Amino acid sequence: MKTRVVIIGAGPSGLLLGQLLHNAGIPNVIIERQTPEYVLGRIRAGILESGTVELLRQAGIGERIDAEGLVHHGVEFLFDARRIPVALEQLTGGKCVTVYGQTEVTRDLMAARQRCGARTVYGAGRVELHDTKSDRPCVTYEEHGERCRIECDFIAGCDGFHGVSRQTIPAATRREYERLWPFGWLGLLADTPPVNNELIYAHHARGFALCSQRSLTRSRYYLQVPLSEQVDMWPDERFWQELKRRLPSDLAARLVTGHSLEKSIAPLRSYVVEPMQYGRLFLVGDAAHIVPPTGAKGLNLAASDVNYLWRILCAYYHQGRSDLLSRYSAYALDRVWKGERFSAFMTHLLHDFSDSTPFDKKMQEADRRYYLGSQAGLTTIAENYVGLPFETVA
Ligand code: FAS
Ligand code: PHB
Repeated sequence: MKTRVVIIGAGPSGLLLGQLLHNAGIPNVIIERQTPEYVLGRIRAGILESGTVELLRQAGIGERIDAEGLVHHGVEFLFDARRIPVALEQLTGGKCVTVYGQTEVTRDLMAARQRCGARTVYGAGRVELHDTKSDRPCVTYEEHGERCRIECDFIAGCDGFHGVSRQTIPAATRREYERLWPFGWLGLLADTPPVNNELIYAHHARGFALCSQRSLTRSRYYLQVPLSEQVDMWPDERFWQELKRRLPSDLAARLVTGHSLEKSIAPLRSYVVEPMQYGRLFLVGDAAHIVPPTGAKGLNLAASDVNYLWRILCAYYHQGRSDLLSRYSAYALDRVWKGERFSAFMTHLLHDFSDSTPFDKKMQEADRRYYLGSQAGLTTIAENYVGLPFETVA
């Protein structure tokens, strides 16, 4: 079999890239190792930057987002029992974020791909990438026990942090940057009305808490927990009691609790690999970088990479611009590192660090008072939260 682009992974990165390329008349095949149900069962991100929403509209799936997504014009921070609104729209000249779960983004992209008839191989085994430094790379995989091969012009590694693509780049060529954070996030999803109309990022001496949402009837909450915690140590009742202890009494009083639809602990990691390309292999999304979810950047940085790769491949096929191919990594990494910076900044600002010295704690307290108490501080938080502009590919 032959195609123009083989995409490894049918998560949000792979599906979004596949749809944009298909719409641009560039044939592509997606190879996914899990089933569609498994991919949809992963509960992850919930906040879309304005640039991400625009890209999803370009992919042709803006209708449900525009109908069901919740546009948020602000976000709240809470520390020392003070609630600080951050007026995103006012501080950024009109930009907002949209609450629309990653699961729904993935569902919409899957439906769009099914409608257009582009090929996705689910349940693929032993996926291997070959000859990525040549001008005819190929991918082999197993389907129903049969070994298959697809020749292509380019391979997009959209296979997440534990995928095969990044490992295809020789270790001597890869430069890896990593920070493991000394705590995790215990997340709970419930069919209960959100405790507040805006998201609340709360610093508390007992640990960070985040009040988020998926709709007006479905809430998403997170608690900072030690890495030693296991999810079965947290029955729903214990979760709700701890969340109430990290919120002011008026919010705790109006918190509607309920049965958890999903509950899991995610470790927090910052990670980037450079370069994000190797010959005709391009790494996209979590295959190349991971952020702590404090800045709501993971899914949005994946969309950022897709934006650049899509535009570069369109310029190659439609205008013969082969010069742009070698610039993908530089375009993508500039915005990735700014997303890493903001995610680390937010994590430092709001979490309790057990190994902090008294001086560290004073620095953290001063940071919160400065960034959340000055126009300059609020503006920098707002412009990073709604998403920095994309660089023009030219
Ligand atoms: P994904 O990991 O989503 O998708 C990769 C796909 O490749 C998967 O379907 C996988 O099955 C497939 N694959 C892997 N290896 C393969 C192989 N060898 N062959 C074929 N296919 C293969 N981001 C936020 O912004 N906010 C959040 O709150 C948030 N919470 C998160 C919680 C958790 C537990 C995790 C793990 C991540 C979270 N993220 C969050 C980040 C997350 O949303 C990612 O940024 C997003 O899923 C990135 O999408 P992809 O790059 O498509 O990677
Ligand atoms: C979520 O709703 O899952 C969410 C929102 C904001 C974050 C992280 C996760 O910073």
